[in-house]
Amino acid sequence: MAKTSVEVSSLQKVYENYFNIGAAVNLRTIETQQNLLAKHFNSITAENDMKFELLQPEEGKFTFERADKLAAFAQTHGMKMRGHTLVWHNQTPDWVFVNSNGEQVTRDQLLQRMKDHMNTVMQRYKGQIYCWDVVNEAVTDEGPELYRKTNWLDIIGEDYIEKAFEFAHAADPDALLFYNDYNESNPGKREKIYQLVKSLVDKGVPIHGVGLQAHWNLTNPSLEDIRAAIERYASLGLKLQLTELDISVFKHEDKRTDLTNPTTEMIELQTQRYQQVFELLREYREVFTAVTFWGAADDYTWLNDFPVRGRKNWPFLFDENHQPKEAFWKVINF
Ligand code: HAH
Repeated sequence: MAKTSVEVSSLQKVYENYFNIGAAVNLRTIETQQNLLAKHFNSITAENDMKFELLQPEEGKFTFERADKLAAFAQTHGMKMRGHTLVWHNQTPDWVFVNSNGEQVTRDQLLQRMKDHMNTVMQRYKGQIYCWDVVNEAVTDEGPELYRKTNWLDIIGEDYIEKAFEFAHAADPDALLFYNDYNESNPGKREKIYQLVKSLVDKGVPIHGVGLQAHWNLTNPSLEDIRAAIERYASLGLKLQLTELDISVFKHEDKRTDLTNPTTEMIELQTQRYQQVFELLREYREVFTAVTFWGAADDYTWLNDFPVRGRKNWPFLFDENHQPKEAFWKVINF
């Protein structure tokens, strides 16, 4: 019998005894993907609308309308919500780092701003957002340095990370607090992330989990490297989540911009990859509490135009018409 949408199993239900299944959303996709989201996902993350620049574009001027609408969507559909993200080098407005004379703020001033932002944001969504990405992408991709060079690091110093977790814990003691990063399965960066998180755990800093962004492609990272990263982070005794999963159909060296559909080879490799990834995730069900995709279906992804301008991508389990792809069947049939 043909696989029509009526008889498609719910991804979230198939995985209910394993981990939550999430999707990143925005104001447009909660409309255009509403039915798909409601059926297959039991958690959402705001793709952009809870980032610093969107929540506090000017000092003391908080703009919660968009974020509130996403939170209301979660509530209406009985979904959990993850918070993304409190302290990051990107999408943070310039005012945060300068005073009214245009001079760089002091360490104490910046710590105060960090704390004020967290208090206001986390207390607003207390009881609704169960888990926050407290610090995003603080580690370098290359080279010997551990800490990415950012205004936070420059002005506060290396302890900005532990301060962030301490303030977050004070703002909402019930929230689960995550460190989140990409290229997390690359062995070199993995060790740096491990070292950073271990130092936090050893100091007794309130941290509960590591978020593996999981922006992956057809060949990278290898399954062995993913497994090694899971083992390494889990050895810290923390919970893990895939926080931003997508599987680009382009290999790193493939810069084609002329495709209007994925090739047969791409689809085959992506199907196999999703099957292998979810097999691995099921094996580690004790450490994973959620798997969140950075989108839901191929009609919308941040990977359209990134990192190659004018290129479309097809990274998810559902196609542009919200129909399950071959990869979906492999993920739910086990
Ligand atoms: C993620 N960064 C961010 O966490 C998320 O907030 C954003 O929407 C998309 C991806 C990954 C990343 C990047 O932004 C730039 C270069 C490499 C990786």
